[in-house]
Amino acid sequence: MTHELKTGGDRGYKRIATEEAFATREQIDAYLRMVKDGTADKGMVSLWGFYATSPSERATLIIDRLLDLGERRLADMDATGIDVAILSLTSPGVQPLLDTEEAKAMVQRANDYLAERCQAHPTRFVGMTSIAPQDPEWSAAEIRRGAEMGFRGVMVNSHTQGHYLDEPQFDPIFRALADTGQLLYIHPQTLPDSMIGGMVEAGLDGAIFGFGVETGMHLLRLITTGIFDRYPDLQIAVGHGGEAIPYWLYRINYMHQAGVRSQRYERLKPLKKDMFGYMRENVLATTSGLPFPPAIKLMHEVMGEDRVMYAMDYPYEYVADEVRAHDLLDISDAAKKKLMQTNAERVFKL
Ligand code: 1DF
Ligand code: MN
Repeated sequence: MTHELKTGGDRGYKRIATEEAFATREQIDAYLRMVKDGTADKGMVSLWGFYATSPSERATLIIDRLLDLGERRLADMDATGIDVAILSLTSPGVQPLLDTEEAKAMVQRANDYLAERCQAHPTRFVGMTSIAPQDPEWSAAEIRRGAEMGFRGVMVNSHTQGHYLDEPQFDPIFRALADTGQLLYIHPQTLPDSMIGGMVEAGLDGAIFGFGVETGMHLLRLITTGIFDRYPDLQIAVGHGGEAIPYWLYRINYMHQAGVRSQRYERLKPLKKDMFGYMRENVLATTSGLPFPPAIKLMHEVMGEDRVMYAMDYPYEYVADEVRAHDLLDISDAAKKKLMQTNAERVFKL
């Protein structure tokens, strides 16, 4: 251990963690019901079939911590020097629920509960609105309601039953984001049946690899179909080092331009900016799951110091030494303060 972790800014910055999960009991019960009655897809069986039933220490500790938005979580934040947690309903939210009315009622109750908890601890907790993209118009209204309740940002757990946000029926969600000036956070979820085959047979469908591949694809689908040309002020955050997009960006950009020029795909149309432009002006990446200096430095080089934010990914990754790894990064003090504190203050409007 190199140093003690304290809240309050003793190292010149506060730590704002931006991808911190909670759950409601009824949400986990709904997942369990779907796994048992056979309506869960392969991905839900793999992901929540594990967390909701496994007697392992990892699963039981995570469930207990997910369900706490009070003293236990605050004690864990204190113990790791986290000043502020930006909280969101854990993945995949209500997006896999087949009954849209049930999904909307459940996510509304989760938003109300989160709003109450944030009001109880206004200096420690900030909430993001969760939605049920199954009903885009309702979700747009919920985004506006969330903003009125004090939430800062909207969480979507990647695909909704195989559908992606670039599909035109989801436009009301982007209109509501634009009208309320809020950021969209696209978090991974378990893979749709169309992608999971070769991943799950090898044990690679989860956070180890499949999550990042699918979420990176989601972001690229939005960029390449012109979301930021239609909504130039829109900001989208993704976790896990930008879901590998910064690492691949040269190749993605080169091949995107080659594909557009040759008119290979109907959907790949010329865009106003190149891929670097969108990644540097419209996208934010967080360090959830990647407290890894080479990855953080790469993001700084590719996206800029204003575009990378700290995340712990509590409770899935609750590791004090990962906080220390951020504190000890070999970057300037100014860059570190942006990473740990001020970028989040800017984009979440804290
Ligand atoms: C896992 C990881 C699960 C993350 C998550 O939500 C999650 C995991 C169910 O390790 O199974 O949010 N994560 O963001 O890395
Ligand atoms: Mn996460």
